[in-house]
Amino acid sequence: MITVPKRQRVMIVDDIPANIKILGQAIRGIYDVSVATNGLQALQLALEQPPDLILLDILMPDMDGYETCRRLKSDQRTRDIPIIFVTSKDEMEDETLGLELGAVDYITKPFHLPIVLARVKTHLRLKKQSDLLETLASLDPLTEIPNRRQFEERLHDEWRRGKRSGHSLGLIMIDVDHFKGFNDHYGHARGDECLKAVARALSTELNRPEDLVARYGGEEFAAVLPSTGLQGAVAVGESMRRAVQDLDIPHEGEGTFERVTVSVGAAAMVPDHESRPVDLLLQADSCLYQAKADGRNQVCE
Ligand code: GH3
Ligand code: MG
Ligand code: MG
Ligand code: MG
Repeated sequence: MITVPKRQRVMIVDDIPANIKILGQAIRGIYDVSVATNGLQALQLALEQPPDLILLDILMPDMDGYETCRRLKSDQRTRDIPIIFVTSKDEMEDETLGLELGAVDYITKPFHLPIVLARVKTHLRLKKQSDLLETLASLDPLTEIPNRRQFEERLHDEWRRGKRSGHSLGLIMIDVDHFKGFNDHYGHARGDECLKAVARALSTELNRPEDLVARYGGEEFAAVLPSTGLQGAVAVGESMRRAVQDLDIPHEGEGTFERVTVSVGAAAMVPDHESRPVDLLLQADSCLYQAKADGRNQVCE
């Protein structure tokens, strides 16, 4: 069952320690708290220990809260963290600007602590719901690894990144051999268990955090490997092929290797303006087709 774990975290950003203390004491019992005393520190901490909500002062030396908010909202990694301004700037224009910059709420100092807490709770509840939706929308419910939607998003992101960096992008397609026969012989429930085990085995073979393997559909999986050339993609494909074989799941059907195996197609491209991600997918897919035609349980490039 997919769940959203972890205790939620609130980051308090204020240049005056007394303000941090009051807010921190009230929040700490219920949520994890991190603190920053200036904008730059807040930006850095938001990456290192991503909070679920930021309480952001506006008047601070060097970088003010507005600019801090702008930067948080323009970075894809921090964009979705809700921000509540907590500030002594109480003009209508100040609040308008804060909300226009993307803050979810605006509280003026001196604040009434119970109101701050109530608003914090509301926004953290909403954040939890949106995190859960995000998780459900990007994971495959059976195997609990990324689904095709997340795979395609990542492929397009990495394609753009590869175009800028000039680094090769690797892609592998993996298909379970004779899986129709497995279902026919052992039943659909065992088939589902088998897919879960295969998904786990494939995931274990990825060593870098930027690599991603997903259930592409049915008994097909796909992996995107940034900064990886053909040789590297073949090597990962081979280790995945072996990992599935080593699961030693019996498969007595006709033409099988007496256990569950996969065929793998590996491809790599340096993304450019002439080609598209789908070209890389097609290339890997035709290699997979070749691996099937050549007898299965092998990697083709
Ligand atoms: P090949 O070696 O050529 O890939 O043969 P295959 O039998 O694996 O290929 P085919 O495309 O004919 O069959 C795929 C099978 O995968 C058919 C389908 O019932 C099964 N399948 C797809 N999704 C699931 C699933 O979620 N659970 C189970 N149990 N079976 C699934
Ligand atoms: Mg201040
Ligand atoms: Mg298939
Ligand atoms: Mg198959």
